[in-house]
Amino acid sequence: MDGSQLRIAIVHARWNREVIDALVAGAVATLKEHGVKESNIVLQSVPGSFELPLAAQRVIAGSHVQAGATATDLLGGLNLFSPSSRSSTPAPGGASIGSASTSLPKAPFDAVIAIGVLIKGSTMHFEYICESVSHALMRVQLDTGVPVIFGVLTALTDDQALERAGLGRGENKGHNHGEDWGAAAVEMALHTRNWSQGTFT
Ligand code: DLZ
Repeated sequence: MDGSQLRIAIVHARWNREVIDALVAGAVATLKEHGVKESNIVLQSVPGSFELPLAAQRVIAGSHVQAGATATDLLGGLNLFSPSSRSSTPAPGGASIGSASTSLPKAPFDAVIAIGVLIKGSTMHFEYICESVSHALMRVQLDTGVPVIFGVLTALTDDQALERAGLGRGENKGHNHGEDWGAAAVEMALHTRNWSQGTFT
């Protein structure tokens, strides 16, 4: 899978930070293994898992705004008849076209990975958040058409969560599920691009 042309967002909660950090690192490592450029991986954090669906929905919308804005900048940069669009020194990180300087356009996100760690406590809080977050993340991907990878661990104990991030305290270190989520994001992003062009490989 060639992810070199993809732009991916990771939105993550901050509860259970040790596990979250390992999962995010696993996802980022796999995205890079598949060729996704570091500059095309955008990380955003929110307080808890309950905030993930809104974050996923808004970063997708924001990336369309950003893409529109940079496309306008690019057109401005290409207007070589306007003296104000000319510059002899390219802006940092900017692309130089003729004597005009501009930023490379930012594409909308091809996929979002939503990462959270919910650990069951002694009240019903866990059940309500698990249920609503999983339904809402599904809704975001169906409403937007952008794949949203379900990276929310729902664990009964701390040890279960640690093992699912490859941080198990016993002999079994477990497996970092963040790596699987990175691969799923690349696969679904590529599928979605192909399907939207009527290509079924
Ligand atoms: C309140 C709460 C609790 C008890 N447990 C968790 C958890 O295990 N994992 C998690 O990601 N977030 C938890 N939260 C915070 C909620 O997701 C949310 O951030 C707050 O209720 C504010 O909306």
